[in-house]
Amino acid sequence: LQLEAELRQALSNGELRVHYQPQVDLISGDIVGLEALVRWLHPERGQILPAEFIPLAEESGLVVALGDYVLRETCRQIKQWADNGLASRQVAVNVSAVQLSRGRLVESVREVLVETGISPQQLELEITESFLMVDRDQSFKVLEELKALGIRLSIDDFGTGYSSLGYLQRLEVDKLKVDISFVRDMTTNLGNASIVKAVIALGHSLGLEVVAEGVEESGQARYLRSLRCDVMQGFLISRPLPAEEMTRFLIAYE
Ligand code: G
Ligand code: G
Ligand code: NA
Ligand code: MN
Repeated sequence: LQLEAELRQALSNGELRVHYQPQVDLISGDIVGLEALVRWLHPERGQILPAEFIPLAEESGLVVALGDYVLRETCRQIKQWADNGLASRQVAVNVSAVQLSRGRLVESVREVLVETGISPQQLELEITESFLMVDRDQSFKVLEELKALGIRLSIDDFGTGYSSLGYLQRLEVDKLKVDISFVRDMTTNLGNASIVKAVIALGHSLGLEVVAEGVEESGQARYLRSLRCDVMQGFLISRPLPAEEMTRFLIAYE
């Protein structure tokens, strides 16, 4: 309960920061996208990672305000990168199932697109299959409305949920993100390699782009390239960085 009160304060005190991690096309090597990841810069405890406070934010409903903050901050940053003449890239924002079931996400997205003037195609939302567990009909409706606005949709941590695959047809999904747990030891674990191959085949047969998460070694990148995976994300390219550092990284990379 104390952490919850502190998190509520952190939101209004500006202690939440958005970091960005690049996503690289496995063929061209270009940075084609970024993922926005929230961090809590606690005045005493230092940086707290989302795994520690997102579950709490979800239970308390604070994730709606937190998610709104991350969305706005990210869209402002997209606008700033465009104003600074950087190449236009998609930036993905993580969205909690709670935001889909009881937030006002569609209104927020519509507002922030108007406010910043960025193209809806530059904004991607990452959802996990857990949305199917929380008020499925309402979530589908919200996701359909978001797609109608022109934004992109990706399924995060794909393969770790317990859902049937039918929703991939019903929803206009653009990307699948292969979970880090399958990528981590795919070059030595045959079972994980099979899962990664299957996700790539499934994604491609549905016309979706496939992104591998948690790529830390060049051997993994080579292997993913041999499997025709489209995009990689991970420490091999860069850790998630604050906006200013990411700006320098993007300029140096170009
Ligand atoms: O950055 P890190 O690897 O610690 O992120 C851990 C988890 O926190 C990931 O599952 C990620 O999806 C989630 N996460 C990061 N930022 C956000 C955010 O802004 N909103 C939500 N809902 N989840 C986030
Ligand atoms: O669940 P989600 O995919 O949104 O979370 C991504 C998380 O993975 C972030 O917390 C990010 O910091 C972390 N991450 C990103 N790249 C790597 C990596 O190469 N290795 C590891 N171990 N974690 C990573
Ligand atoms: Na994510
Ligand atoms: Mn993930």
